[in-house]
Amino acid sequence: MTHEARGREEHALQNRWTLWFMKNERSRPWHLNLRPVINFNSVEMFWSLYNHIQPASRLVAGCDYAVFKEGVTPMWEDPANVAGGRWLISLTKQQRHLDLDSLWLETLLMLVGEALTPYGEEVCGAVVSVRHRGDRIALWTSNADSSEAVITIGRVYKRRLGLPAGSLIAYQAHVDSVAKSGQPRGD
Ligand code: MGP
Repeated sequence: MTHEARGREEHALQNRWTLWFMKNERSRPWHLNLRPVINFNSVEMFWSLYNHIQPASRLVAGCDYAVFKEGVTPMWEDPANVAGGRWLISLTKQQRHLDLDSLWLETLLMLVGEALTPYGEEVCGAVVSVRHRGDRIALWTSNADSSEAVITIGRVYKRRLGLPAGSLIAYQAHVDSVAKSGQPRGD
């Protein structure tokens, strides 16, 4: 479903975005767990969507939300992601109640508010993963080898979040995640 910015009363975002929902069912191929929920392109649509859905901290463990630029699927194999990686924040179990929702909201505001200029083109989207052993938030970028962009994005991201004690942040190239998952490379 797509909602368009409705004329002058809405404030258009620089990009069009898609909210995805994922429920990890190990019994089927991973990509079948991905569901696009809605596209949005205005500040007003963003807030009505955000206020309408469950906060991440209320999701069942094993579920993810992802917000990606429209046209980019939140998977390693998408052409926009294939050479990319992610800034990954790993939270402690206690942080689900203390920090998860505020860190995810701040991540989304940074994303849709295009706070990563001049490297906004490198940003693909973000994912929040709710897991029993500790939740994660990841900001996906399109080129893991573009070190200046990766480092600047990470620096702005960390400063903006004001990461609470106990959180870990690191950059991981998707090729390494593919290797870790034991899946064959697509090339
Ligand atoms: P996950 O959901 O990122 O981590 O990936 P989780 O559930 O914490 O488990 P762990 O493996 O990190 O311990 C879970 C699994 O989903 C991966 O191991 C892959 O098998 C698969 N998977 C995840 N992603 C993001 C992708 C993807 O982009 N492409 C494909 N093909 N599989 C993926």
